[in-house]
Amino acid sequence: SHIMKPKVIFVLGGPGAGKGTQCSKIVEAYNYTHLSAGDLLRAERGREGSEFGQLIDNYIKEGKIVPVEITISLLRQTMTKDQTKSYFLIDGFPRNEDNLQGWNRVMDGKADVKFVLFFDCSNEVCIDRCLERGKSSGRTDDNRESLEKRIQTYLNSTRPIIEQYQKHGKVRTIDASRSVDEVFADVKAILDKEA
Ligand code: UP5
Ligand code: MG
Repeated sequence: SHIMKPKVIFVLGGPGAGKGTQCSKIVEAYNYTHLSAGDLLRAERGREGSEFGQLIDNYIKEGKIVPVEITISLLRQTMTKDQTKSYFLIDGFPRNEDNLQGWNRVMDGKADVKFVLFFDCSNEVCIDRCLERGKSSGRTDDNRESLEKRIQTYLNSTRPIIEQYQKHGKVRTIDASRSVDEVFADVKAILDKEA
């Protein structure tokens, strides 16, 4: 039988840039499955009997990036669970060199990364959105102290990954500081053209 190689779009951008919000809208309109690395890590943190719960908890509060072995195994488990699914939005990954090397080690030849959807947004807007969400999200990292660290990690570790993809013409940049619908209109234009 013939199984298609999964097609992947990486979705990147600062904390609160709107990655999750836009991925939900994409899923409504297109045949993509949304995998949020952060959501998978938070679920693993809360799973009874997880050997990584405490580690994940510490990393998330500190805005640090969890060792890739953990994240990639969660992503892979989810991607292979339903063999009929072959279009994936991978949200919030790869965030650093360790993530990128881990992906290449494990997934090279097994999935095609089409491009990176990059939600570009100022740090101020990112922080404001997360603080606003923090009033009700219950997320342990939606506070000013964790946010400072998340932004630093984003600038120091994730931006260089986006720049690497940029050099290969693989980044589609969207101004994410506008309204949800304005941002989504640009997302649609990109997906209609090349997804
Ligand atoms: N909102 C969204 N769009 C808006 C718009 N256009 N206008 C006005 N408001 C808008 O949105 C954030 C908030 O803004 C929401 O209240 C929304 O309504 C509003 P959301 O769509 O949730 O933004 P998103 O970019 O998904 O923000 P998130 O906080 O999820 O981003 P992070 O990248 O910080 O979080 P993530 O869950 O990916 O990672 C969390 C932590 O997990 C990391 O810091 C790290 O410690 C760990 N992690 C890893 O270690 N490895 C990984 O691979 C992934 C995560
Ligand atoms: Mg998110």
